Amino acid sequence: MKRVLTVQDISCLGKCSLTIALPVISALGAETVILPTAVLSTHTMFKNFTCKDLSDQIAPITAHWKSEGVKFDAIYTGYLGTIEQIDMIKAIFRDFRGEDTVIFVDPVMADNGKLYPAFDMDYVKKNAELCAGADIVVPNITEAALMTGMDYREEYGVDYIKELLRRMGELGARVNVITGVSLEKGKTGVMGFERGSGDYYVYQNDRVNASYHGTGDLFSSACVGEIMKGRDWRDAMRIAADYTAHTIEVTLSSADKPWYGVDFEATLPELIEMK
Ligand code: PXL
Repeated sequence: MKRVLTVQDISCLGKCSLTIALPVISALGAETVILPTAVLSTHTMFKNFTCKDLSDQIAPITAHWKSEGVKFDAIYTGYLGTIEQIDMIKAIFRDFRGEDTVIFVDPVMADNGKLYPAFDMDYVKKNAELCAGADIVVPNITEAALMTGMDYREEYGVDYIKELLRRMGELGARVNVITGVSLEKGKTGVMGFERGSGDYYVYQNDRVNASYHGTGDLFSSACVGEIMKGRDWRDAMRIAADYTAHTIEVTLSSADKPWYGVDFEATLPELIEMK
């Protein structure tokens, strides 16, 4: 069985980060090992959330794993807290990377042209370093613009996204994918670039007019799970994009929809069957 390590916070209530990655990757058939970087009472869209940083646990936990000779088929990082944590994670990449390990980085730090409140430009630089050491990176447009020093645009064409991807490629990852890319009215999806071959890949599905917390984590977790099933990154992105859009639709049509996250629990059986 494939073994995935996912490193991100655990928001006890809120359906994001580890509370999505663990069930989704497990449901897709891989053993999911977690390294919680912080424990929050809820995600940061709630008011008055509590947060306990767990940075001091990273070294002892990973030292124990090292003594057990553990290796991972994939290491997937999502929302992290601090620059120091990113340095620790770079060490994890070095220590637990086998020849075929897929390092998947979702540099969660910004959206809609703005950094999330906890972060600054030093954090952006550090995330660019983390991306440089990855095989696959999946920033949104804001994150890619911040890491490459390009302007963030709300209105754009395919050439702007290609330039963002090319510059992301210069940071160093083999596969660069930008999420939340809308190349036609009423559509949204992803555009990817493989550095070695120079190939671009575009996938667009119908835009669902709602934005929910945790959908980026749902997309990334589904991608990682599909890649562990042996799928090519393009197929993994397509399935993950369809699954995320479908889950938003199902959530919108549910009578008791939660405002803080999507009902991925209802759609997981479909994800398992998607091809
Ligand atoms: O979904 C990304 C995410 C994960 N974890 C926490 C967050 C967010 C997004 O804001 O606040 C704590």
